[in-house]
Amino acid sequence: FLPDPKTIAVVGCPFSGGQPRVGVDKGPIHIVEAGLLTQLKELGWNVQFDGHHQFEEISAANDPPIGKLKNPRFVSKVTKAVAQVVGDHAKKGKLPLTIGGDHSLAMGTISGTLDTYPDACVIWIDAHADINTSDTTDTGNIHGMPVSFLLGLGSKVPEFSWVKSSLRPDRIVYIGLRDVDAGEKRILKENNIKAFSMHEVDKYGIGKVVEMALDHVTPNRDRPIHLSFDVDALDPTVAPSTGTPVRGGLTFREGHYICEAIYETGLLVALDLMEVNPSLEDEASVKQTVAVGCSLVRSALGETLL
Ligand code: EXY
Ligand code: MN
Ligand code: MN
Ligand code: MN
Repeated sequence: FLPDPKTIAVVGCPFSGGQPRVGVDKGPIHIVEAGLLTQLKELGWNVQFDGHHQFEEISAANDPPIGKLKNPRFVSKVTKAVAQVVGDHAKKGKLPLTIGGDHSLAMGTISGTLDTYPDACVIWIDAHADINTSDTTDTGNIHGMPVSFLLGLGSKVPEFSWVKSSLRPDRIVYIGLRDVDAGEKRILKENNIKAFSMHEVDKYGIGKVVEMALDHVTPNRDRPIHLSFDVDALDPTVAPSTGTPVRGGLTFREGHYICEAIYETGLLVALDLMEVNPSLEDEASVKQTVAVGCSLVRSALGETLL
């Protein structure tokens, strides 16, 4: 799908409005400072980076909840801007790499992908399903809801009417789930959404799980893939510095294998790396989490072991 020479457009999104913990907005700054752009150039990519996006002009003040949704106007404005940027890059034949920031940003990134590639599929790597609707959410944190907006589920919230809600339930697949709310389990079942929890990873092994996941969303290996990777999919011993860690997660190799296998399909058109929070845990943990984030991205963009 991407013309030569292959170009990555890095979209740094220092944004934390979809959840309550400070610091996740510093994720992209740390990841770029760790040398990711140079590493990607070494893999043979053209790398375009226009600086981290500045969302200050989008006011976070005076943003009371709409229903249960917290910071709804702020999240909507930021993710809408991200959708525009990601869509523009994709339409120019570049691969947008969005570095978060919290996972509400995926409402924007995937809207941008779907606007460019209407038949794209989504592979969502996460401990969580992020599929609460405006009705089912217990927390009101929008980072727990982006998938429901993209699928057009739940009561409509006019503030988010711009979101591309054309994603079909059979065009998304999850890997890594282990903390799914009761309402989310119901939504997954009712909509027949394919999900490989850690139980299936244990049962079949990661190689088989990735093959089954790809068979589900792109049986003929011909659809553009948007990979949305929440670093909390990894076990907290591997990626400790994240806002909602859940034990029993993917190993270092399982996480990287997913990225390598998706790169090998040649179908990847957009990539998100989300929820690295450099304000959580000690200095060594932050360094480790940032380094793991960089290496996941390298694996998804062609780094091989041999
Ligand atoms: N299901 C919980 C909620 O809706 O608040 C937790 C969501 C955590 C989401 C993290 C980013 O993946
Ligand atoms: Mn997530
Ligand atoms: Mn998560
Ligand atoms: Mn929960």
